[in-house]
Amino acid sequence: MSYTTIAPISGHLKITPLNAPLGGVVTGIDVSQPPAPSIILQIKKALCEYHILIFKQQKLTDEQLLNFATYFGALFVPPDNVPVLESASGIISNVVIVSNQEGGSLGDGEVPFHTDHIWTPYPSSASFLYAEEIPSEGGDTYWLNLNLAYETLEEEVKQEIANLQVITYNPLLREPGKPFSSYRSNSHIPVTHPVFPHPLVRTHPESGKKILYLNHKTEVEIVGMEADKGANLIATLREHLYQERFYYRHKWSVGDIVYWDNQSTLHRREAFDSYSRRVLKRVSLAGGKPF
Ligand SMILES: O=C(O)CCC(=O)C(=O)O
Ligand SMILES: [Fe+2]
Repeated sequence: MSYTTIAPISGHLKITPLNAPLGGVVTGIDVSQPPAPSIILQIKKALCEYHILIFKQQKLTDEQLLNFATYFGALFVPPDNVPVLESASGIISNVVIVSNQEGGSLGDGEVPFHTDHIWTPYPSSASFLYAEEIPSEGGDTYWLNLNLAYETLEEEVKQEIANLQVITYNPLLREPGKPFSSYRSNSHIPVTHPVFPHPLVRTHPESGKKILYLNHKTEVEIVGMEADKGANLIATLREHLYQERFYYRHKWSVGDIVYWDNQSTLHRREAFDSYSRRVLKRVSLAGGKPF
């Protein structure tokens, strides 16, 4: 039996910060090849600092995307009884097709600011999204810096929210026909599926930075707080969150990979013309219990 060894690529990696509240562009790397250990460590460090990293002009098979992603962690696998976006097709694939074409998820509509899998017990730590086909207009993706959103809160708000726990209800388990709600006020009705409260202010497991851990629209409930008070507080925090000074808007090119920290950012996708094709591939990494 013979083995071929592929020498890791050590090249000249360069990370250039974006002129934005988060993000860095990584050049000098061909992601389809195994990177040298020093490169992997540089990328990990940079993600911690910039929250999202953009790799340009890459060309990858699904297998190469998975290979690259898993240098940074194990794959995210949701519990059997907690559906996530990709469960809808009935097949949980490690490479999720985010597309308006057959077999894809999320269609062509707007996707409001969210962090993936927040309603699961161990939300994913990070994701990679690779652009294969992109419309000429629309479908930009925005990433928002949740550490900055936290740091810019008034001191008294920081104190008020310091120890609160929030349940984010699974949007995939909504009762059919139930009107959209951004706050659950009918807490006297028992919930029939498992829920997983997380700290409203979480601590980043590597950098130690504080994060305002809250989706923009998904139905939530603050544990142990009276409904009106909770709804008002969440509405105020959401108004604060959604500010241009906190986010970066990414205009996709074919071959881009965006690697984002799913613990410290939200992302939002613009709608696009249903007649154009948009095909991206996503790989998500496992995360720990938020603290
Ligand atoms: O379509 C996009 O740009 C982002 C979709 C999304 O939210 C995701 O893949 O998690
Ligand atoms: Fe997402």
